[in-house]
Order: sequence, then C-alpha cells, then structure tokens
Amino acid sequence: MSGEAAAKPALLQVVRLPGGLEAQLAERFDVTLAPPRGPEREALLREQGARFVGLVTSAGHGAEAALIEALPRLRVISSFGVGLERLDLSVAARRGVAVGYTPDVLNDCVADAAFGLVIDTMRGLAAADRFVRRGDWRSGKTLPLASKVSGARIGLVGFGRIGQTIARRASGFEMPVRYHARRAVAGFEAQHEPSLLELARWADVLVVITAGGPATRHLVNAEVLRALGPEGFIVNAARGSVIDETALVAALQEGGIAGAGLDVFENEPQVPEVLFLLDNVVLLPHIASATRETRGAMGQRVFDNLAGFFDSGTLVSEAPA
Ligand code: 8YV
Repeated sequence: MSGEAAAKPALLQVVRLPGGLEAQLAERFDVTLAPPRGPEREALLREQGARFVGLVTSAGHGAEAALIEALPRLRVISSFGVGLERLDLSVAARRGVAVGYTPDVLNDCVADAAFGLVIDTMRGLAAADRFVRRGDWRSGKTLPLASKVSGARIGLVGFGRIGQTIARRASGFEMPVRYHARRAVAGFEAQHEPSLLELARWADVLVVITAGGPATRHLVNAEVLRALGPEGFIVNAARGSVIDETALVAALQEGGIAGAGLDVFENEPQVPEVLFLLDNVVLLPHIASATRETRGAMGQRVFDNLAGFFDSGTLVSEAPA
C-alpha cells in the first residue's frame, strides 16, 4: 500500500515539449511519450491507455474526444499554451477531467510580437531589409514610402488579456484604440465597438487577437477586409482560422488592403505561396510566444498545474469550462 502511494503518477505526453520541461516532468512523473497520431499511437492507447491518470499536450496538438475517451482513468490534462480550441473541453468536463493551460505568462511576448508586426507591416521594415540585401539601395533604386505608426488608429479584434496588453503598448505610441468584443470591458480608455465592420472602417490597422474555434471562424471575411480598405493593414497573432485566408490573399493580391503581418495561418505550417511574392506581407512561423523567458514560464505552468493537481487537487490555471 505504501509502495503504491509513493508510485509516480503515470502521464501520457502526446507532443514534444521544451527540454527543461520534459526533464522536470520525468523527475516527478512516470512519463510515456506517445508516437504521433496514427496506428502506433492507437496500439499504445489500446494496450496501455488504462494506465494514465494525466495527459500532457499543447495548444497546437490539443486532445480530441477519442484520445480522452481512450484514457479511462484520466484525471487531469495539462496543456502548453493558452489556446483551447483543439481540446475537447466538453468531453473532459463530462468525464470529470480537470484541464490546465498557460494563460497570462505569455501576454507580454504575444503582445510584443503583435506590435512588432504592426510596426514592421506599416513601416515595411522586412521589405526594406530585403531591399538592402538585394543590393537595390546600392544600385540607386528607391523604396516606396511607408505609413506612420505613431498616432494611427488601431482596432483590436478581441479584447482579452493579450488584447488589453496590446492596448497598453499602443498608448505609448499615442494610437487611438477601439476594440470589437462581445462585451465592453470596464477600466480602459479604449472604446468598445460592437460592429466589426465599423471597427474595420475606422481603423488604420486591425489586430486580430481573439480566441480560435468555430465561434470566430472567418470572423474577418471579404466584407471586413473591404471595410478596412486599400490604406488599411491587418495583423493576426491569434489563430489563422479567424481570417478567411482565401479572401485575405485575394485582398492582398488586388490591393484591397495595404498589407498584412501574419504569425498564424489556416493550415499551419502551410502558407499560401502567393504571399511569398508580396513585399507588403510579413510572414512569421507562429512564434509570438517563442522567447526563452515566456516558453520557460509556460513550461513551468504546465508542471505547476500537474503538481498542484496531484498535491492538492488545485491547478494554478484551470481552463474555463
Ligand atoms: C504556442 C499558442 O505556439 O499559446 C498558444 O495558444 O498558440 C502559442 O503560444 C503553442 O502553445 C505551441 O503549441
């Protein structure tokens, strides 16, 4: 009995995680790394699924209903990241499985990256870098003039923790801020705009920073992009699914909007190749949270959620049901 009480809880890890976190987890838990989705994983789940009381995943990988159902003794899921759209929360809730994630610790870095995209896209920094590298400066060519960032109108699509952090960054650039969200949020100078179309008409730059999933799929469609107009820019540091990518590519190709800064795409890691040819588009490989400091803090939160659950039944950051 005492031997059993001392046994390390068995965790199934379904995605590779930063090395420090993997080492920390292996010290405290009995960790099994699952093969990628496919027949090998299915065999593991069939043979050993009943062993695992914890599941470690990421926002990108998630945990679908079939995976949760294949773990009959599962008590807790700990996810690396803030996005929850790939995690079947309703199946977890029905099964009484607690779900932990890593909000807050990434607000600064995601906001910094989104703001970096605003500046890069409006000022054309990456394009200017390519201009120098190609030798165009040396050979006497001229770059087109860019758009001024300070004082420009910034419209936030979403006003959660990260959106609010972006709003604070914007105030240092004397940028008027409005946001589109289901509800007005008290305590901010930024104005709530119930109509996304109105926000797009008003804004010089729209920053998409709302949760992914079916509720926001293609929220930014061709009509919204038309409202943003040929002088307007768009930045997406949320989820590719929030923007209709086909409509976005068309708007960029036809000059319907002025430019785009994108950290996320509908079908990552696939990026529409036509965008490679456009100098007014900045493309990032989903790196908004990817700093040593923030990824370290996210890893720590993944661990602390599990340790808290097994020590006291309380997660540091429990996902909303
Ligand atoms: C990470 C993210 O890239 O937190 C999220 O939801 O999208 C990013 O911070 C992701 O967690 C890695 O899967």
